[in-house]
Amino acid sequence: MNSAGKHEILIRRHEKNPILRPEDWPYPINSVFNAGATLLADGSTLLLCRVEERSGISHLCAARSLNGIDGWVIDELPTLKPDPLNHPEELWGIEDPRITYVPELDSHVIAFTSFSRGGPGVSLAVTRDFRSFERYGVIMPPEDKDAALLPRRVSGHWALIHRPVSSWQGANIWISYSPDLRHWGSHRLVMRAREGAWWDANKIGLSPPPIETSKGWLLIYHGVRQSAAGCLYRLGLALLDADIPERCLLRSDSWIFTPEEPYERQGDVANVVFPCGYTIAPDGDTINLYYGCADTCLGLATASIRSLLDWLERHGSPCDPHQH
Ligand code: BMA
Repeated sequence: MNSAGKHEILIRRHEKNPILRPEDWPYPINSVFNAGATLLADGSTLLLCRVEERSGISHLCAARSLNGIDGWVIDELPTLKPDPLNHPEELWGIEDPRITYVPELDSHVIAFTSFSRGGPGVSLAVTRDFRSFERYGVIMPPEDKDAALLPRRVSGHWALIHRPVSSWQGANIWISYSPDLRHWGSHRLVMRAREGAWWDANKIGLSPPPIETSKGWLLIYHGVRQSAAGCLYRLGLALLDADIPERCLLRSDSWIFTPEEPYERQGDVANVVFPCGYTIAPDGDTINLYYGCADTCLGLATASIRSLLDWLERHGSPCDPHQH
């Protein structure tokens, strides 16, 4: 709280929100939301949007903009479509991409949800240009989602944050390691959903890919509050050790971003703010957070990495070492 008794505003909505809506699309769709984001070599912004067709099935579609705010040039046709013949795990669509640029591979690695009779799982695809993609197929079997790759190896291995669900344990954040992006092991629980009345009780998940900072990996994660009125998706912060990312150092007790605006409060799924991507401005500190609003349209909000870390250090709690 500041002296006026108001909460600090850490994440600020852009005045042009929502920045992309279904009616902006060059072909008929139901909704556009939950976009992965990256900066291209020329400094322009690419969003890989989840587009839900009027069938209910989702595909991914690229939108490009010079300033990351407006003037979006949207692919005329779906950019990455489900391919159930070769990838049966994509039968009911592909959703919620998280993009990680990996300097070692000079490629973008996209972790997305593939949805089929088995439930939602995590799939991987690699691209250099967002026109052709190499699919790696399912890397985490259902039920699992909310995954992103870290941009560099940790102790020689690739690391993936993800959110498996079990009837025993609930929906918690895990990390797994791989020598080749195809074979995954050394699975570790990173953060558990809290219990009871907490904003992040029972179900949490990674939102955009982790942000590498001098203090460690900064995680923006979502917590889902279930009530008689339905679900409420909010965002909080956590910090993971730079060299041992399964070690959670700090975690926010309160949420920092919650649905407030009409386009976040009302839509196909009410009361959802759901970022899957960010870009970092040339100052190295401002993040542009792209987030799905009520599973209907896309919003943009900005934050300062330094302020997020500073707030977490003042308001976070050490992660409970006995939580496992
Ligand atoms: C989550 C994900 C998101 C979606 C959210 C709210 O489980 O499936 O794609 O935005 O639910 O419906």
